[in-house]
Amino acid sequence: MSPTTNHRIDVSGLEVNGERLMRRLRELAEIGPIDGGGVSRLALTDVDKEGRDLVVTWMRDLGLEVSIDSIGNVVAAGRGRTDGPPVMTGSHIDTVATGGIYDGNLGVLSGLEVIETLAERGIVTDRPLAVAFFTNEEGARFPPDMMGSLCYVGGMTVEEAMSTASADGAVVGDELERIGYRGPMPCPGPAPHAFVEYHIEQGPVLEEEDVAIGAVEGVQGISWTEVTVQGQSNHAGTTPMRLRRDAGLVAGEVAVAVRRIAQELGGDQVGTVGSIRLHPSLVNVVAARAVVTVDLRNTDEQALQEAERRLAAELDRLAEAEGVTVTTRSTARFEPVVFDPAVVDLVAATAADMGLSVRRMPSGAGHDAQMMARVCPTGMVFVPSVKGISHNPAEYTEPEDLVAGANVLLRTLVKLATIDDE
Ligand code: HGY
Ligand code: MN
Ligand code: MN
Repeated sequence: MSPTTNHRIDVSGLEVNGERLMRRLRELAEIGPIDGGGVSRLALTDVDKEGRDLVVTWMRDLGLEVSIDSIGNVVAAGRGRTDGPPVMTGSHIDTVATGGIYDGNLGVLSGLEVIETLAERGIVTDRPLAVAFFTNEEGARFPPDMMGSLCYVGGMTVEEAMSTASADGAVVGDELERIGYRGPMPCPGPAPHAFVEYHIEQGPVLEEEDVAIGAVEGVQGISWTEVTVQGQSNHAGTTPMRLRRDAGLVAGEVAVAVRRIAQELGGDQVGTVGSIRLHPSLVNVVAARAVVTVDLRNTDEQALQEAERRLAAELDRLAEAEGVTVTTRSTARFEPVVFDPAVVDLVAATAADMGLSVRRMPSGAGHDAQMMARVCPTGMVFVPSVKGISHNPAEYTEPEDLVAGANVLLRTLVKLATIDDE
């Protein structure tokens, strides 16, 4: 068959098997379960390995060609009527420590479901389809977030990623080796023809507006800073306040400053102090050291830089006022990303053709798609998060919304994988 043969597939009747998708989500959620119905599968832990092994088994059971690259990204490719770069979908299966069962997992398992649905109907798309999961999307144990997909597109060397250490002293390279997912394929990986990621919104917008589908236009900028405050440990009872160099106090002041900066800048600015580690962290000892993480985000790059400037100025002021030394380390910095308008339009039109309400929107969360956008036309499909909750065991999306989004993904991928007559 000539590669330009027009092979139009009627997508109107195409639907995924929602029950099978829900079953796989529940089965994967049994790995690393936590109270409240969530999961904890931090990157490169034993439970991450278990989850990887299960999904790879499902990929191989579908007869897909599974390749693992040197940072542990896994790509499972089917065959098309032509060779050449696949249309790829995917996301991640690592989670935060208080994770829900949908963040990342939904996109990977829906991609698998799309491929299985087409295979069941004997439908072979012109371009091959592939589904991937990327290593350490969360960045919660090893910063930055989206580490695997960043390596996949050449934005970070594997060597640099391998040497990254976690707060508890684990190192990426050792952990990847230990779980057996240091694969033979090189990074950067081959650019797909296009990439579409399906994900829960993780915020309140779609639910508040009662909209079924988000056609995601891009991802906001992300700035992670690790702030280390060095003061002086001292006796909590005998040390007069005027003589203290209290790292614990400064840590608290940083959290207050981050909230104030976000409120002052307003708009899309958000700021979070998610982790404060004190040393020696004892009730009767003035803290000698504090390690504080700061997460700043904004859809506007200039505003994000202003937030960073205000944080730096505040840290200088606090160091002077409390007589401590403050050092900072940037652990993630990504500018805002704009997705390919043609892919965004396709997602929106596909949802509308299905009679689903749809709105265009930015993503507040980081995603592997923001990295894939560096190498190919990329877009995302969102579905509502109940009460906008995520990174929380209570993360929930209604099954009919989950399936509707998977059907939008199915039809979007088939259209992208169809070669129109040149
Ligand atoms: O940090 C993020 O936005 C994503 O959850 N990794
Ligand atoms: Mn995610
Ligand atoms: Mn997440």
